[in-house]
Amino acid sequence: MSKPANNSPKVGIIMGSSSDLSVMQQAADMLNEFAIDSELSVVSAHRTPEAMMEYAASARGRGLVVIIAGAGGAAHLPGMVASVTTLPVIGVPIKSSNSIDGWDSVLSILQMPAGIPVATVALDGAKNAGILAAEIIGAFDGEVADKLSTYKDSLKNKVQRMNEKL
Ligand code: RP5
Repeated sequence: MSKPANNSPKVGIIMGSSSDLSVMQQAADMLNEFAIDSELSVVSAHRTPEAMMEYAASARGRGLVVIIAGAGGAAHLPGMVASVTTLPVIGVPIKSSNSIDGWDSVLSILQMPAGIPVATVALDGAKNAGILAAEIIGAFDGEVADKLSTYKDSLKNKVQRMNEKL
């Protein structure tokens, strides 16, 4: 599966299976909120290793600046992709049907050996992966940084409303 890209996607969102989509879509939705173009594809480390290598090797040349990679079980996708690109890779551990409570995925993505980092978010934490990708882009893009500020203000306001209701 590969969803047609927007005009010039800045963030590549990949997942090991379409069964990961309900989680990974949350990253795309978050990026949409910040008006950052992304593309969604299924790329599997163990089922389509050549396609994975091609995706990672061509990512920078195609204009991507961050890759978000999600997978469940013994999740090799984020680390393998990180090993063949200089782009920052954000890993999303997924509590999939083949998972031992998500721990297998968390540890496979989090515990990358020194030299090949993967910025790992919480189990099923694709929303945070989207925000983190926006923050990486926002470090160099004032408009995105402003949108992130507005988003963080909205979180503050939410807590204020909670207190008003107490
Ligand atoms: C992983 O195995 C995928 O990322 C998914 O989380 C899990 C199950 O895949 P399916 O059997 O649903 O295709 O490779």
